[in-house]
Amino acid sequence: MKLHHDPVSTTSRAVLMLIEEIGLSLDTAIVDLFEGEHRAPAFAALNPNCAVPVLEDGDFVLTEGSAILKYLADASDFYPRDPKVRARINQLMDWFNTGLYRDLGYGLVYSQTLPEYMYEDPTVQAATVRRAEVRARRWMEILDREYLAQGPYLAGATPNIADLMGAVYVTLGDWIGYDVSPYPNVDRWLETIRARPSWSAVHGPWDVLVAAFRQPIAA
Ligand SMILES: N[C@@H](CCC(=O)N[C@@H](CS)C(=O)NCC(=O)O)C(=O)O
Repeated sequence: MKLHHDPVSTTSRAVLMLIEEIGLSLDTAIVDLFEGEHRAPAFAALNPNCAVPVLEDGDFVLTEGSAILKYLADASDFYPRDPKVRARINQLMDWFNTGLYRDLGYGLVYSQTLPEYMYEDPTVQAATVRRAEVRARRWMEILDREYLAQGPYLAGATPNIADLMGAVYVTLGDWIGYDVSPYPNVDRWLETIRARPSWSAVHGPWDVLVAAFRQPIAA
């Protein structure tokens, strides 16, 4: 098996964490997003969406981080076989992808960090950020008050693939200094997941990117 990824990519980092957690041995290939390698014809032939991660298992090609997590975790404790537990994990992963990530990730973070998500008109840009802030707050409140109220993890006493994916999505906010302290259950949950060896094994390149972005530009 081979995983195509970029070590700083959000959707890749959750998969890389799972690989660490369950000790999977597979080949990896880096697709450097900042160098535009995801738009190269050979990679576009593999994934017409031109995005990472992509998993190759023989001639089976799988895209979408959420689907890859489920495929790789199938026989592990990170994706328990009990149908109701699995359904809960699926629910949470869909919720992260279609709710929280849309507003916190695309709306709030990418609109302030990635040029292709920014608006030239300052009024439009400010309105976009403001609306995303309000919408992200709502998702964060639900995560804090409903999904993490029981803790320590999202669906049981041990972490699962929704925890890995969700924690990576929420901490995307670090890129813009997003404050999670108003959400104590989220804060505690992130602290627990960040303390796992899989987190430090994967997050070196991401930490460098965040530190560089947050560095004041020299005059
Ligand atoms: N829906 C896809 C999104 C994948 C995605 O957008 N990956 C980003 C990196 S986090 C990417 O490759 N972006 C390149 C681009 O959109 O140009 C998934 O969940 O895997």
